[in-house]
Amino acid sequence: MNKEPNKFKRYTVTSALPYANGPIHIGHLAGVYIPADIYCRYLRSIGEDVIFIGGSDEHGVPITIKARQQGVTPQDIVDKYHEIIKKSFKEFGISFDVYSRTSAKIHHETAQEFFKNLYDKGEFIEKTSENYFDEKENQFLADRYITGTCPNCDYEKAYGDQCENCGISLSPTELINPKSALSGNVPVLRETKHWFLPLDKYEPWLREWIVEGHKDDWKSNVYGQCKSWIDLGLKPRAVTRDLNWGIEVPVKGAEGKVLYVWFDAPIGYISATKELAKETGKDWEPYWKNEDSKLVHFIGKDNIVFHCIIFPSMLKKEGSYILPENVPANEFLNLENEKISTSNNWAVWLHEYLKEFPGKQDVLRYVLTANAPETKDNDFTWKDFQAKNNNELLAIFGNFVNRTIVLTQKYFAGKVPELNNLDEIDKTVINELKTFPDKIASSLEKYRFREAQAQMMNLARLGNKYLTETEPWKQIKTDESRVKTILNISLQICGNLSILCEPFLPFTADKLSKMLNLSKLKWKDAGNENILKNGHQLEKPTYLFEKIEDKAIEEQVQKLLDTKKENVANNVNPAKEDINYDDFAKLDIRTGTIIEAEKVPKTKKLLKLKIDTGIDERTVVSGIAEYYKAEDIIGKKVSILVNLASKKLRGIESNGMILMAENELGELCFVSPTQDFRNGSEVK
Ligand code: B3M
Ligand code: ZN
Repeated sequence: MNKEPNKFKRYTVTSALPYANGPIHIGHLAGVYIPADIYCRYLRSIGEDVIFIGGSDEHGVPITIKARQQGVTPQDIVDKYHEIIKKSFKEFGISFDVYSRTSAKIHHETAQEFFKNLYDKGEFIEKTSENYFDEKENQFLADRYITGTCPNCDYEKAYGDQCENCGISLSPTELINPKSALSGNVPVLRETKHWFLPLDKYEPWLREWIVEGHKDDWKSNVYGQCKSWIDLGLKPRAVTRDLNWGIEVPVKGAEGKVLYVWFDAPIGYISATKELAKETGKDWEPYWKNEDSKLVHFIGKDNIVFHCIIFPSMLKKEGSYILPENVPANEFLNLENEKISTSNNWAVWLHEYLKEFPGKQDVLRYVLTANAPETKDNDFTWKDFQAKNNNELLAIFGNFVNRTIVLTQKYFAGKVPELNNLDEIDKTVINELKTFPDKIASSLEKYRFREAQAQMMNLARLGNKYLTETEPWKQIKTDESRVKTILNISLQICGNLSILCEPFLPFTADKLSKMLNLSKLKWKDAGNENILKNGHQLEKPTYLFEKIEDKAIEEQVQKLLDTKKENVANNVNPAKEDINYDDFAKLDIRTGTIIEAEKVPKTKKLLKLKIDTGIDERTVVSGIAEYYKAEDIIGKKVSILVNLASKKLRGIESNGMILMAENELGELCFVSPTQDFRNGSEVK
């Protein structure tokens, strides 16, 4: 291969540690684990020394919340999900060298040592500030444990760190009417001491290292996010918390405090390396401390700041560690055009997929790579899943391999026939074949996994087209020697595919190598037309892929529709805060009748109504035109709030408001008297 000599001797590849508070879905796979796995499998195939690190993130507030909800301990939660997650990864062929967990003893020790080291060097700022405290539960409240009204949009269930209604990020003291989610009580502010990493002080070197240093080699989504964080100005960040779940802060005066989960979790990559080294008898340090090691973090876009700014700052200040060479973060994957949501069960869960599509791990791997959200958010749909299986994997890859091996079995008893005189088309195909390993490698080395996979598929396409054009099944009647050449070349393409598809489709690669009776070959063995020697005996062909029928897809779509229905049914807004009767009595609500109705021109939603309120006849502008036609509602009995201050809407004075009920889909319905009742009757 015509490449610059590699300046790296070994690779340390990490993938984000998933929180062990729920199972894994396709968004996780597509964003982080499949690309990381493809990369590592490729590196192993080219003979590099690589360690692929994974593990569960078992600290943090979401885990304590889940435990509370279920009435169990946080340890119960992480024990359960660590196993489920680990199993799913294994079944999808995610080839971790180690899958560790942050509740492991070695991790607690490593993280504490790291903290202590920075502490002893005087890197932290100690600051006392006021945080919310729940007097009934006798504990400080994590941001997520405080709810209140959003100062931005008035949503009443905003969290201390974020309003999920308008998306604004908040700090707990900004909430109006804060409440403890533990006891429901009003929390009080109490002084507490924490340790902060002074990120503001690191700005100059962060600028030099990222803004200047990685302008060209980091993905633009990653670089752009880092740059704007730095440009906005970094602030000191607390790395300790008042919480009773996590790693104890190993210094005096920090009793009852734990390390912030985002301080300990990335150190988990180091602890996992130590764990691996223990198993293999190797030394962990070169993977983290030698300049000739390449550290790469695979993550989703919501983790960029932690992996590009905070963790590197920690490593840098500790002093003996290398920094990440690249952080190829992906954007998000949507499901059927909607954001994947764990709480709404809007996801394809790996453990369910495995039950419903047994043996089809490679199909999902293929589809998720083909649609990988590498540069922008992307969408997974079941229809597309079916199409990619049936029209690409099956119709091109599977069909080509199957035709080649079946014909070889039929004409030559499954022995590789010899290569005879080459026609022009043979030479062209062989020459093209030789270009694939480098082409695919070059995309992989740039973290362009979709492109790399598409190239690999083009090799299968090349083979399929070659067979279709040379028609050995017709030639066999007249020119056996020609058929030998054609099948030899086709088999060489199959052999190449078995090597080059391995990073993407490891299960398929395995099956294909078995059919070809090949031992495990490496990347360097690809790119030539002599992988299979004359007379080499093949095994019986089996199918690499199967057709996915409409019925299977309809079932998945139906499952999502059912989820949606359930969500709508469950999603009734909670009751608002209590009011006094006096508050209610201020509302003057009457029964009335619509006597005229017309659409307000140039608006989508507005109808101009004339209402007989029993008191008077008055005009009300109402936003119901999407649900009711003017001509259909004349004569309709309604309830109307008559003492609402009048307001001009589109130049029309509106006096009062018709009462409507609104469901979760935003559909409206009149709240009317159910019998013919005198207009002007009071609603109380
Ligand atoms: N557990 C967050 C996440 O899953 C976090 C990643 C940790 S990586 C050190 O988004
Ligand atoms: Zn809000």
